Amino acid sequence: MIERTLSIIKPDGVKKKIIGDIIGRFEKGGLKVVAMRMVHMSKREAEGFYAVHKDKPFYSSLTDFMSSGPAVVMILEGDGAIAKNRQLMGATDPKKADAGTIRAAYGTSIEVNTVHGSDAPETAATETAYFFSDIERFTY
Ligand code: IDP
Ligand code: MG
Repeated sequence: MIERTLSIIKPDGVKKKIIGDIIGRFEKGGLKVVAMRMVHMSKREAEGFYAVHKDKPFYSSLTDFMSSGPAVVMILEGDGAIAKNRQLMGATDPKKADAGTIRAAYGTSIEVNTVHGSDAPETAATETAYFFSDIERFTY
């Protein structure tokens, strides 16, 4: 089934200058970029994005990190895009991520782990709408 999912290249990925490599992995993996923008989230915007984690001990540190510099937000589209993106990303903790995944290659820690990907159809819908309106999403 053709799905759409939200991807973020987090501030550590932008600083490492691996935007091109990460997007290349998505494109080679069968995911199409149908919306894309660079954004430097405010603390409040990062808190809104990660509201589901507001009771976790790492919420404050995570939202500091996510608002620490520019990030790249994208909508990826493709067959089974949600799971495919998660597969290309690897496990949350880079130490546990499969070899060949983005987080295994570039992640620094369980928090500073280079990429975000929606985890289900419902979160994909709310997360893509958090950053993009309908006219910012393209067909090609
Ligand atoms: P996910 O990004 O693989 O879906 P989530 O559990 O949804 O992982 O957590 C969201 C983000 O919060 C992670 O990508 C990571 O940046 C951060 N995070 C998750 N667990 C921890 C932790 O135990 N300590 C610090 N940061 C964490
Ligand atoms: Mg998650």
